[in-house]
Amino acid sequence: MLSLKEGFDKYPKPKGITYSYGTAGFRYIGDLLDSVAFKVGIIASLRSMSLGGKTIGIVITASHNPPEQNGVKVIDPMGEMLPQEWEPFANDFANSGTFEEFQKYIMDKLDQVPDQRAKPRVILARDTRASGPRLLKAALDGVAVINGTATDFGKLTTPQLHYLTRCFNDPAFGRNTEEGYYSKLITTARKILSLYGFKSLPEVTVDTANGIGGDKLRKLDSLSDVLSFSVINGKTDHPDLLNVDCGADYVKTQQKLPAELQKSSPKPDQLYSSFDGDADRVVCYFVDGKTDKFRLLDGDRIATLFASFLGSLLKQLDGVDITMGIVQTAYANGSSTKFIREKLKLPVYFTPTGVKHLHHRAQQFDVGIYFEANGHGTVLFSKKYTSVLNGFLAQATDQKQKIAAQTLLLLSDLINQTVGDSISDLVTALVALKVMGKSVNSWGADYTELPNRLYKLKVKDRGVFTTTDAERKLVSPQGLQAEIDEEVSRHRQGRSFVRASGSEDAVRVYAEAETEEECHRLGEGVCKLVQRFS
Ligand code: 16G
Ligand code: ZN
Repeated sequence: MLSLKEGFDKYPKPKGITYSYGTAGFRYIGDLLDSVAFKVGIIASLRSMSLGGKTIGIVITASHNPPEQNGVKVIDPMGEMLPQEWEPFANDFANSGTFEEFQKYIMDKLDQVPDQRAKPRVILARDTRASGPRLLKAALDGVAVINGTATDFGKLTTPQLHYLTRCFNDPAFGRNTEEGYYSKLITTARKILSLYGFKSLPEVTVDTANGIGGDKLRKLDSLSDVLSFSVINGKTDHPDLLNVDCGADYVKTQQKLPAELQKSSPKPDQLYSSFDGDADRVVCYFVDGKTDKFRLLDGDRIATLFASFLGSLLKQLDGVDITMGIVQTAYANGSSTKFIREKLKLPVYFTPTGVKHLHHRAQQFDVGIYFEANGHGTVLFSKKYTSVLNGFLAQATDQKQKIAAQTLLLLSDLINQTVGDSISDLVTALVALKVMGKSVNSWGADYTELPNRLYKLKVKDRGVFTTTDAERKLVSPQGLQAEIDEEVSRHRQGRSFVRASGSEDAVRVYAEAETEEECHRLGEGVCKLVQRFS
């Protein structure tokens, strides 16, 4: 067994790098993350001890980023993100360069542990990246120096590890095995479909970004009689191809089909889907048979589909008191917000970018639907939701209302409430379309997106760009927001905002307007204003 000192010496911190625990954990070039992975093993163990030995997860992935990158993220007992109060400690600890400093951080945390006998428990998984096995070993060593128990679950999608972490701490959530994950999904999908006399869902072709999602989807397909998938870009054993010209991020940012599908003429009016490298983001799309045009169904569309589906089921139940809210970020297309407010008559709320913000806001409703336009999102259901619906069901006599209430209850099992999950989100979208008898074309016709553009600008110091109002307004540099407002007012349905990126050293400019041309002019105009700071 390694001592603290031996562990510290085995994983020296590279000089000149400052690591930072962002919304997605620590991210860096995989070859420079060994010391971080080792220390995250320790952080997770200390977190586990501070909670009396609850199981904590560690996932090793860099999501949609290029193959040479990697990342390490901690998952809290209920499948949630590491709480914000732990981030400063995680940062200081990851950047500690001397053994004395390193040891002091550990001792200080240990002093705060309420039960010193609590034994740390950690479960781990990784995506397909080449640096994964090495970083896993480092994280295992980190758990070992704190005398913890670690269980390696091999390669999993990020949401699968969130699911498992939750199951270890809350057995009612599901069985704590990978098979348990599939079986919960399959059983629930089958139950919902059978309420409407359906046996199965149509087969869907999914681009899994040559990531871990490919393997898992093939496994799900082989285990299930109700779900059927055909995988493209599924070269899970070629980590060098991960996210290259494919995947949810490529499709969303390039607004086009993954390269492989561009070559092999996709079937018109048929639903396709893309996951990102760790399968926590999903987008759908189709090629319109009439116009031959690519039509993207992004995170905003999935949110509106879920809101119409859940909303229409809830509307059938007279007198149930259940609150529902949709949470978006400034990147949500204005037409989607308008559709939810005016057509679905549901409230929309905004938070800053980053899953933890949306998740937190969505927890304030009985049904909280949150999605980022990039495809990350899920639905959260309150305890009250389950008890109210069970109460309703116990008294209901009307067959249609019974089915609606049963469907609503089952949906809270179908959707992975711990985190956005490509697999469960996609299955939920397929169920919604099937039950509502809605075609992809009709989904695409719910609203027409306003033309929009996203720019990335290098500036001297992105730190001077501070925002308020869920990142929709700049507080500083002083006077800049007034100039942006002036530019926006000159374009029909214009909207634009500027924010510092949280994941790159850059500033992002978003512009949207009634026509392509106006959107272009607005975007260029705002970029010019920002470029004075470069
Ligand atoms: C992170 C966030 C993602 C967000 C993106 C924005 C999580 C797990 N991931 O990847 O939700 O959309 O950052 O990046 O929260 P940006 O700040 O560089 O625009
Ligand atoms: Zn991801």
